[in-house]
Amino acid sequence: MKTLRYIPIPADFYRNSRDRLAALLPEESLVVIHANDVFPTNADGTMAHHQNADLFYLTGIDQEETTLLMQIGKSGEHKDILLLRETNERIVIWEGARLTQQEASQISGIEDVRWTTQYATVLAECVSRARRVYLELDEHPRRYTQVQTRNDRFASALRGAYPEMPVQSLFSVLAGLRLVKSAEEIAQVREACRTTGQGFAAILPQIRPGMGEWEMEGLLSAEYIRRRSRGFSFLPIIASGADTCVLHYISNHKTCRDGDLVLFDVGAEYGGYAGDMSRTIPANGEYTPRQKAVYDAVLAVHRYAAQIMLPGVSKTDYERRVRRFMAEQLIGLGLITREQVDADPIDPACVRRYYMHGTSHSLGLDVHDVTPSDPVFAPGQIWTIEPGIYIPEERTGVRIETDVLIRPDGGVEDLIPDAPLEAAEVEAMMRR
Ligand SMILES: [Mn+2]
Repeated sequence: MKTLRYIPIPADFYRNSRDRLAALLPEESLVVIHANDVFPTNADGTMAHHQNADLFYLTGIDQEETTLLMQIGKSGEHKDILLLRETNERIVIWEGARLTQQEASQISGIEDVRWTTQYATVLAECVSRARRVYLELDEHPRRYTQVQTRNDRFASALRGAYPEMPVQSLFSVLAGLRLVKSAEEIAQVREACRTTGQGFAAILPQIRPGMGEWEMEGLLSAEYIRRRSRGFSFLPIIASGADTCVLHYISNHKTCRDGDLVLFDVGAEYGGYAGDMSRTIPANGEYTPRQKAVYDAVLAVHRYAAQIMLPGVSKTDYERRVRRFMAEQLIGLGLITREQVDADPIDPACVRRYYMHGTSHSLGLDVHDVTPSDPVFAPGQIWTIEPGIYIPEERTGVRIETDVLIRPDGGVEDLIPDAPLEAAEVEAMMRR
């Protein structure tokens, strides 16, 4: 496809996604999903377009101003219409090619593709035939934004124009579908993870004291883009020294010093899917004994978490068990006491002083991929495993994060085998 840097998933996958969604919805429903807005910056500038993940999941169309309409009939039948921004000579000259109707049809498997100039007419027609409308309503438990999305605006417009029409949320339905990855999606995440790990391994030997965190970011960005990624899958965290304890440090503005740890929490995107990896390395190529002790404690927790991430286990139970195991490691490091843990044995709160975030999140089109509330592990799911220990008083933070696929036999497969995990492996790679 002329506009794509990546190899797209075949249209059958998107046909399948729409079939599976339709099968879960009552007849005479209408589904409407819009592309994300292109956000303005200043003057005539805009931010890069980031596609709406649900729209991409159902169509594979990575272009602004796209709308999907699905009219659900009896027993899972559905009629789909894709509205596409009209391309013309002027747009081709200034912005480059946009998808033709035929190309959009090839990517999505939707036969009925029209230009957005027909938006109002097509929508009115579809709504008049529907008994209820399913939309992407803002239900994400951790989303906080002042900005109204295109889907939010549409929801209020629809409620204004058709006050009697029941409006339902797609969130839990699509979150349930997106939680389990198909073979095609696993291949895309695998590629994102391969790029994430190989790019990191490539820059490791170049890192030394005095190097700017931004220089490491630059090197990594080049490695990712060279491998057909469009760039980082989220704002990269490259934190040295005391900032290894700042969970969402993204300014990457300091130079690292001899004796510092450098914490990388980075990922490459590929074809819309995200990689997400953390590694913590010694700037000078050798961990101090204390740094290594903390590192090994985090790695032990990581290994334990990978062992208990089994089909049938709920995410909540898993997190609680990981925290209990973490408590033992923190006692070993002299950070908390046995008495503190025994006072609160089920889920010792003292752990949170040094380990304040969750161990795992689902990964896919979104870095923190959507899930139903309290998901249960099952084959075909992709999760991060990312324990960490943060000791501000020692300017020491360590996080180790891999992405894993839960296999049909119940074990997990590390999707980032190219990035070193053991402290000795990190040191050996940095010596190269
Ligand atoms: Mn993560």
